Amino acid sequence: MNSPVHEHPTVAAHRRGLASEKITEPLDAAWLRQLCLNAGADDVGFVELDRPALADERPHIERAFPHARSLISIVLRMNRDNVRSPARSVANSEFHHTGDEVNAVARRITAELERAGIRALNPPMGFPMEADRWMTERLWVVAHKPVAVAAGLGHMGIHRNVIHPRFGNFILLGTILVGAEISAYSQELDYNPCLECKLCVAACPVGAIGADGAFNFSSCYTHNYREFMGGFADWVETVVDSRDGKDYRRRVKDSESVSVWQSLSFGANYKAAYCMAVCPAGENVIGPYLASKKTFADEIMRPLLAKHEPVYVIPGSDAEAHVVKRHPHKTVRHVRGSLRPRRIAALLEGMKNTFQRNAAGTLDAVYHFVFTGSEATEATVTIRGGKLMVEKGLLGEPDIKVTADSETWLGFLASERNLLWALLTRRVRLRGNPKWLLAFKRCFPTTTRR
Ligand code: B12
Ligand code: SF4
Repeated sequence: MNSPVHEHPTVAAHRRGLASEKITEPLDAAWLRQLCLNAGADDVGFVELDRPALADERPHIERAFPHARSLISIVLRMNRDNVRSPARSVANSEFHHTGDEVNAVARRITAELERAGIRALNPPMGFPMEADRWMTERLWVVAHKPVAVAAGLGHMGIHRNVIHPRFGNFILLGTILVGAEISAYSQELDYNPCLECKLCVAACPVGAIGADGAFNFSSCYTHNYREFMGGFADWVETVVDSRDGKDYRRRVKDSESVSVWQSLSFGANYKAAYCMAVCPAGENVIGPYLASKKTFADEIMRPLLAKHEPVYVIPGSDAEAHVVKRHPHKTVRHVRGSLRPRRIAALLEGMKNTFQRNAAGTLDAVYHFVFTGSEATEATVTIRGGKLMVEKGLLGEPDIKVTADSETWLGFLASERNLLWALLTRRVRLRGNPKWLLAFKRCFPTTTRR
């Protein structure tokens, strides 16, 4: 009954097992590569955890799996014509199935490693994410793109997707965190497969991809992710705000209710992945584009551009202006912005994601923010030449200085607190002409009531 634990049959069996199963480190790269391909990966690369290119990623990896010493990056191919189809059901089915396969393959590799006595962990390829971190820090455990780039599996194109040298951008990515060293690591590809043709710039319905490589996060997120996290919250608020069924139908079309139901029951649907669909890069993909750029554009891009469809935008956003100007046959649908920061740190970090450079126009102004209360912080925000710069501390001479209680300011941005009330109760104080604040708000359109 009271025998010491080392005499327990489990312990004895464990020790015998350790002696016979011990796999030698570093893991042999050729053996590991074959293991990954056998598990279903279409390509694979290895990166050491302390690779300088992954310095930003390392704290996130160590937080998730402190044993990690190296990373396996895997890619799985998608069927191109499915991704290119203007029928959303076809493209979404392809995304979901390949995504599920990435998870299954990564899990299989993890299982094989565990059976060989090596600790490993495979974070999801996309969803689920760490929802409790919403608008306080990033939701995803590992950013697969920088790992894939470091592992030599491609480079990000103008559209920010990783383009594989052979398969093009028709791939989804996975990462396995491994608690062992590997005998040989991969190196970055010495060229970018992106051709800089800018078809992705032309194809995106909300103009999220700038010809200069800028990416408008909130434009893509608001439309393409309409039936994911933020869009779902907006839909719920619309239901709650509606007086009755008739009023709800005035705000939400029957086809949109069906679409939400499909997303909830079968998996959230992307509204567009047109940047990916039209990309001709990659050795296996480029043929038809080289044969005739015009035929390629007519066959692949025109049907996406010509499609009559709802496009979800925040009023006053660059996306709205883009749809009206470039795709007048598509239907503009106004929605609330849902990227409501709940911490000042997230507000300052997230400004780059909600900044609308076209709405900013020629605005040239320096803002000082002094946040008091729960998150005392000072920051300088400069908007100049359609660019945004956020710096710590109070730098230079401001056009306006805003001193605000942190909670009150975050509540004001979320349309939960009234600015006039905050000014009267001195929870927010301004020094300078309030016109600068109005100009500032135009650059960050977020909320509307329907
Ligand atoms: C966040 C995210 C998004 C965001 C931002 C996209 C982006 N450019 O990063 C949104 C919602 C817009 C998005 C859209 C899509 N995505 Co996505 N997405 C991710 C995710 C979870 C992390 C991306 C990442 O690493 N970003 C960091 C760096 C490398 O990218 P970045 O451009 O410098 O960073 C931007 C954003 O991340 C954002 N950001 C950074 N920190 C924070 C913090 C907060 C709180 C917020 C809100 C935003 C934010 O701001 C940056 C500037 O725009 C990954 C899955 C994963 N776990 O890695 C998939 C992933 C990148 N997505 C993928 C795909 C397929 C798509 C879509 C095609 C989906 C679709 N079917 O329509 C579109 C394509 C849009 C595009 N052209 O980029 C694939 C890409 C595959 C490939 N070949 O590269 C990935 C790798 C998923 C996977 N496992 O394969 N996605
Ligand atoms: S569509 Fe053209 S510009 Fe855009 S990522 Fe692909 S190759 Fe690069």
